[in-house]
Amino acid sequence: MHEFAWYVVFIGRPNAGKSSLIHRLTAAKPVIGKKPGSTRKIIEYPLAKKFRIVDIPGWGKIHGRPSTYEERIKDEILVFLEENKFRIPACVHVIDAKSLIDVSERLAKKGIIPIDQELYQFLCDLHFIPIVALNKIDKIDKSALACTVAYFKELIDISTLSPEHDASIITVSARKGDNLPALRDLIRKRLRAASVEEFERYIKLS
Ligand SMILES: Nc1nc2c(ncn2[C@@H]2O[C@H](COP(=O)(O)OP(=O)(O)OP(=O)(O)O)[C@@H](O)[C@H]2O)c(=O)[nH]1
Ligand SMILES: [Mg+2]
Repeated sequence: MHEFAWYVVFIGRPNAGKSSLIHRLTAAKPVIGKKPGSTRKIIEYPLAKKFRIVDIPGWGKIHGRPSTYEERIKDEILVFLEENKFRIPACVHVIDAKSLIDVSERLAKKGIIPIDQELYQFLCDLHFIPIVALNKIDKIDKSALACTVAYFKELIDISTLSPEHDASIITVSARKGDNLPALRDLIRKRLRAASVEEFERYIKLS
């Protein structure tokens, strides 16, 4: 039988930088790839006896892979989160800040809900207050970043949500290290809130 452990999970669209952030913030060293779809299954990395970091495959379409692949991965993620939500004090939703607006607009024009909006809503439905890491900010300038943050807040209808949702949105660069201490602190705060502060020290800049 699986021994009980607490999980911190990283979730988001393919290629958003989930595995890269895990690399930066923990002792786990998951596979990072240039192409979307590098992480192919849910992988739990033990950081301590009762504490694991979980790298989740990209949520959404991957060019060159059949839609059955996308559906199977989504089903796996849904089951995993539903079964384990009570042991997940922190859920980090990673977003590629460089492509958020373009990708979302493209889908919205086709009448499809943007993936990051759908995913955030799904996490809220499971009663998470997601920590949102808008990643890859080294690839965009300040004004584009401000637009992207505002765009995301509008996507999730932030004015209808509690202030903690707003306070849990952060802009980072896994590549350059920008704002990673702040992301580390947000995750640690969630561990404290769940009274598992003994694991805080495993979330650290490596
Ligand atoms: N410029 C830039 N590139 C980044 C950043 N974070 C990640 N990348 C790059 O983005 C690509 C995807 O990174 P991964 O960490 O594998 O992304 P992922 O979300 O785990 O991707 P999947 O497992 O395919 O869903 C790699 O080429 C990374 O080097 C960042 O902050 N800035
Ligand atoms: Mg990955």
